Formats: sequence, C-alpha cells, structure tokens
Amino acid sequence: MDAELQALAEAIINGKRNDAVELTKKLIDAGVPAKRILDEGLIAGMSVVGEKFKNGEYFIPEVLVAARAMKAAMELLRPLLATSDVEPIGTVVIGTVRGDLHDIGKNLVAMMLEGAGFRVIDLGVDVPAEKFVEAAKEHNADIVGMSALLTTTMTYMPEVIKALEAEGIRNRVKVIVGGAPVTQEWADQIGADGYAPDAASAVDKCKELLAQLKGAA
Ligand code: B1M
Repeated sequence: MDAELQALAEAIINGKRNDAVELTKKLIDAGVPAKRILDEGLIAGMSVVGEKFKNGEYFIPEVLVAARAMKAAMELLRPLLATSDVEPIGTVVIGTVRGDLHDIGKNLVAMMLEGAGFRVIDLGVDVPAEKFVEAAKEHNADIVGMSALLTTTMTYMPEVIKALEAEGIRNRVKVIVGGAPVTQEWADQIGADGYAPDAASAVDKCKELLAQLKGAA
C-alpha cells in the first residue's frame, strides 16, 4: 500500500481532487487505518505543498486546489474517525482565531476529538473572541480550543483568554491552543492550559484537561 499512499500524497501535491478521493476510497477498502492514510498520504502531501509555497514554486491558487483535494479526501475519513451512539465525554468549542482562514488542521483536530467521544462545536474560521465566549457559555463547554496558522494571528489568542476572564468563565473552562507557529512556550506565555503539536496529541491533551477539570469539581 506504500505506492498508493505515495500516489495519494502526489494527488494532494498536484491538487487532483478526484484522484485524491479515489485513492482514499481504495486505501480505506484495502483496510489501511485512517490514521495512516492521514499521516502518510494527506498530511505528507500537504507538507510538500507548504514547502513549495515557501520556496516560491507554488502560489495561492496551487495551495487552494491542494487544500480542496485534502478536504474532500478528509470527508471520507470522517466516519471512520467518529464514534456513534456514545454519551459525549466532554464538550469542546473549537475555532480558528480572528483574521485566520486556515482550517484544515483545525478540522482534523475536531474530527479526531469527535472520534474520541467529545461533542465538538466547530465555530469555523476567523472567529472573534466574543463568539468563543458566547459558544462556551451556550454549550456549557469544558474546553475552548483555538487554532492559528499565522504568526500574525496567533497573537489574537490571548484576547480570547482575556474575554473568557472578563465574562467570569475562565475558571470553568480549559483552554488548548495549536497550529503550526504555536509552541508550548507560547501557550505558557499566554496562560493557556494546554498545547498540542498535532491532532492525535490534541485528543490526549483534551482528555488530560478534562480529567483535571472533573478532578477540580
Ligand atoms: Co497559508 N500560510 N496563507 N494558506 N498555508 C501557511 C500557514 C504558511 C506557513 C506557508 C509558508 O509560508 N510556508 C504561511 C504562514 C507564515 C507565517 O505566518 N509564519 C502562510 C501564509 C503566509 C498565508 C497567506 C498570508 C498567504 C497570502 O495571502 N499571502 C494567506 C493568509 C490567509 C488568512 O488566513 N488570512 C494564506 C492562505 C492560505 C490558503 C487559503 C491558500 C490555504 C488555506 C486553506 C484552508 O485551510 N482551507 C493555505 C494553506 C493550505 C497553507 C499551508 C500550505 C498548509 C496548511 C495546512 O493545511 N497544513 C501552510 C504551510 C504549512 O503549514 N506547511 C500555509 C496541514 C494541516 C494538517 O496542518 O494546519 O499545521 P496544520 O494543523 C496541524 C497542527 O498544527 C495541529 O494539528 C493539525 C493536525 O496535525 N493543530 C492543532 C492545528 N490546530 C490545532 C489546534 C489545537 C491543537 C493542535 O488545539 C485547539
């Protein structure tokens, strides 16, 4: 299956949506675990796209078609990552912060959290602080998750934490942050409760934060 995974990565790199969908179907049918399809096919391909964008070989249109191909393939993996008919273990409100339109990583985190049994309220992209606060209150969230892919938008994360404080709900929600430019140091600096470098670790971290929250209750 290594050749098919490689071909899937190539389909993402070349923005071939139909090929990406067909290859993902083929890999699922062959019993390749969804996590492997994600890591070795989709994410591997998107990393190359990022490199090409960085070194000027690709421009926005190429990146967009690659992103569309990745999104379409990810939709096929969604049911495999999500569990059904189980009482949610906790509620996570998640979004990409204001000014930032990147949502592939955030969607992946949301999907994996759903798969791990969390109820996920996805606020989408370009989310202002007040929307995070409103949703956290409305859905009685345990965790607020923020994603940022730009060094210029990660600086908005502390604004959301301040807004949670101003509304008096900071002590009853845990905050997790992530996204390519985000680090553990940044999370510590802004007073977030957790950081995760990837979607699988985000699930572990959210479970840990939930346990802390329940332990404190
Ligand atoms: Co943009 N872009 N982009 N882009 N883009 C980056 C981020 C960039 C690093 C590319 C580069 O220069 N090499 C660069 C940022 C530089 C910087 O700030 N340091 C960049 C830039 C500059 C821009 C624009 C400013 C370009 C322009 O217009 N001149 C512009 C900004 C638009 C905006 O947001 N306002 C822009 C636009 C776009 C597109 C719209 C074309 C498209 C996004 C499409 C979409 O998302 N629907 C796009 C893309 C696709 C990328 C790259 C190529 C790929 C991002 C991606 O999807 N990665 C990216 C380069 C790169 O990162 N290699 C780049 C795959 C995804 C699975 O990984 O999102 O990191 P990631 O998510 C991971 C982890 O970070 C983590 O888990 C995920 C899964 O493992 N994670 C979390 C993410 N969120 C988390 C939350 C958590 C925990 C973990 O807890 C809540």
